[in-house]
Amino acid sequence: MRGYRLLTGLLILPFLAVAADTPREIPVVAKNWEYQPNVIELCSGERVRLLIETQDRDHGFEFKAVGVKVKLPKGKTTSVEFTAPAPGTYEFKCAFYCGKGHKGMKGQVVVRNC
Ligand SMILES: [Cu+2]
Repeated sequence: MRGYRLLTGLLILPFLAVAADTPREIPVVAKNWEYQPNVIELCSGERVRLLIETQDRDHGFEFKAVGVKVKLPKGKTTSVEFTAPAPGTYEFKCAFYCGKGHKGMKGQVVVRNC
């Protein structure tokens, strides 16, 4: 019985490790000229995968705190993965000119210890 328990534990452990490493997926919509949501709250050190959907035209997503800068092609969902940085409030913005509201197309990442 004891050996059985040990074996079960050994079999389950790798799955727990994988689960802890799986990024939290957060859907985001980018459109003229805003992000929804435009405030993204994260826990410092957590793995995150933003799934950013763009319908109206090409946009971009730049989050300098983690070195991310990507194009968001129209009609697609772009996956952006990173580890949440140290606690603080950071800006993200559109990095590719997309029309008259481009300069105001930005949002915040608020990172906490949790
Ligand atoms: Cu833009």
